[in-house]
Amino acid sequence: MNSINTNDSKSGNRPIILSGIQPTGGLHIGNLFGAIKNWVAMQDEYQCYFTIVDLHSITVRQIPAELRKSSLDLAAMLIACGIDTDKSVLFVQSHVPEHAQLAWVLNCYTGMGELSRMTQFKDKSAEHYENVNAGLFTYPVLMASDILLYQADLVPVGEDQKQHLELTRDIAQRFNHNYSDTFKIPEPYIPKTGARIMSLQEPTKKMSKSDGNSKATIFLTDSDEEIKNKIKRAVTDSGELLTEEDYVEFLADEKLPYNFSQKRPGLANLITLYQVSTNIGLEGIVEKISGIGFGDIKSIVAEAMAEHLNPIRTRYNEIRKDENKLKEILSAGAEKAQAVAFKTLRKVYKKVGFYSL
Ligand code: ATP
Ligand code: LTN
Repeated sequence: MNSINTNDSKSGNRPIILSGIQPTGGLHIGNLFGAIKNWVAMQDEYQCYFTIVDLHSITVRQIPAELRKSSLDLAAMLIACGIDTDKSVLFVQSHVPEHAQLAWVLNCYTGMGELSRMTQFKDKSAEHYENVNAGLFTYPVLMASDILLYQADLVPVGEDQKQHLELTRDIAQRFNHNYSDTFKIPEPYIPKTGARIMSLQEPTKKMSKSDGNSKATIFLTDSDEEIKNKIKRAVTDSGELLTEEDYVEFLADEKLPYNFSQKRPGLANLITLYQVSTNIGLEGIVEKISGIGFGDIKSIVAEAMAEHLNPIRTRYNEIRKDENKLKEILSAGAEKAQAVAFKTLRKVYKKVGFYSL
């Protein structure tokens, strides 16, 4: 561990968290229950920085007007989900130029070989073979800059981003070793309770915004009717009804619904959806659904999910309407973020030998 003092900002003694999310496509219930709910829960214990990473988004071609709108949509949705901008710093990455500035410097401390090993680069360059640009290749360096600028202690990420976090640590350690302690070495934060929501059409695959089948994903802006219809049409495994004893057997290894996922992935996903939307304990859920068929289970789950998302959507519509207020919030967020980012960048510039006026 290193001994960099990061308590000179408003963070007090709280550890610092940074996480980022791309403003492309709408948020879905996988993002909500797998990531954002955890962010919301961490706001009291940590000084949190949440950034809308539009610089990352242009590594894949975007329609400018849509990207511009999506950044505001996402900010409004994050607030509607419970990000409290009195406690946490919410900002758009491109509003804080230090991200791109630090990324340039760190590019010079990152090996081509290291970047070539990133599985996300391999996957994305295969997916977007018509546009394998240098930004896509150095995407992880920009992500490292996001994290290191704020001297983050912890970075909440999904499994798929762990490799990028490892690289961030390597880059930071290399820089600290070449010069002197400059960056805090961040740890990944894999939440204990993050739910993994599966596709409604292929329950062995995770729900994703880029799924070609719109019935597979519930977006946070979907209407009650759309939510209910999607859940009612969810693909479920064929098989007999489960009795209470069957469920108790599944419960036995305490990992339900995850241990269902091998044998009954469709049912496992419905149980997860019910659990996350009601917070009812598993025993309570089993009581409600044992001995009834998929049709009825789906109705119960659909009702619960629609009820859970309805107030979020109402808040979102209200917040999204007042664009001036949203801009004020993002502008204040950028100002707070920049005050911290600026200090880190200044240290870096000094250490690498840039002459300052
Ligand atoms: P893409 O379709 O481009 O893969 P995505 O919908 O999977 O995007 P990301 O932007 O990659 O979403 O993820 C944002 C955050 O939401 C990450 O922390 C990720 O782990 C989490 N997340 C995404 N999908 C799910 C899911 N189905 N279940 C739980 N968490 C998820
Ligand atoms: N690469 C991440 C998004 C991201 C991020 C970050 C996450 C960009 N910068 C910094 C955590 C910390 C993704 O695709 N989910």
